[in-house]
Amino acid sequence: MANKTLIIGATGQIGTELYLTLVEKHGRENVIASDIRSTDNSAFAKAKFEMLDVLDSDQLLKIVQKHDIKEVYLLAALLSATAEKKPDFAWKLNMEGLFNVLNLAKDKIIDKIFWPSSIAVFGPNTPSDNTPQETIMQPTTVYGISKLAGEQWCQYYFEQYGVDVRSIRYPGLIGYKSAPGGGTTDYDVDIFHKAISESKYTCFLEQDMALPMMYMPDAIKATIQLMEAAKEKVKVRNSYNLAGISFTPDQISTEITKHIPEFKISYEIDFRNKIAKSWPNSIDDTFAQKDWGWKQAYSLESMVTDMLNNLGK
Ligand code: AKB
Repeated sequence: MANKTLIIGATGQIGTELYLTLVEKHGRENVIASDIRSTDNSAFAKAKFEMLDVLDSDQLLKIVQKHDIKEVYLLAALLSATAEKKPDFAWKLNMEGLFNVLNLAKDKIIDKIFWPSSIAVFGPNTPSDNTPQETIMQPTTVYGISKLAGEQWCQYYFEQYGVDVRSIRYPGLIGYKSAPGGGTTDYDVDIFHKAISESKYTCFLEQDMALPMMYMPDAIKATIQLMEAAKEKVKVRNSYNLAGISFTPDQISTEITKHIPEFKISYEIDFRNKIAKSWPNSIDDTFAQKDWGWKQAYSLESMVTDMLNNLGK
């Protein structure tokens, strides 16, 4: 029988797609979706759904016990752009939420945790091309600081208490089933919607701002592959680099133009450009490849074609 799984922050960009995939794999009765508010997204129409504020540790424990949960995917967090506007709350949510879940595993109530980190753990002093797994970090955003601290706490809980917590440093994520919210890389989803509805898009990043991004099917595949890997294969216990696809706004707009020739991009730079500038251009994910056999499927071309096909439907 499959382990019972709880997704916290299930209605967000990653949570929605992860929920659908886990339900397909393990059955609806084994996957509990939770979020701080309810949703009218049809993906959750038949879901076992719990309202949960991850900062409420009593409520979290009740839900975990009620459903006999053994695995938790903790996806509730403030992303980079929102965190700059609400630094106190971002720190509270991103850190206390993590502690509440880590402590459940420390107390042997749950067995396994997935917690997402981000390319935001890197900073302006990090080598920005092909950024290695282990390198200078020094993030300059509230979100990046919280993710780097979180990574270190995951490693600490693994080493001190044997907590089986696994993590990926996600690049910006691109998908058609759910929308991102509050991130710096959100343009990479908005651009498709605007290309289809208006044939134009105004981008808040510079045209040559290269960032690592990843198509959602690859991100979900990596997440589940890491969670299913044998324990001894998971050698990195802070968080794994994943490369994704590196491109600039100019490059993705050229790719979209191949499908929508009238598409035009223009630029109005805002504060998110500075955040993006502090992040790597591209990532080295050799550790993920070697440790648990990671191999990504999508290129810029195949991702753009698939996104437009699905959004156009
Ligand atoms: C953001 O832009 O804040 C996120 C991330 C890269 O972690 N998408």
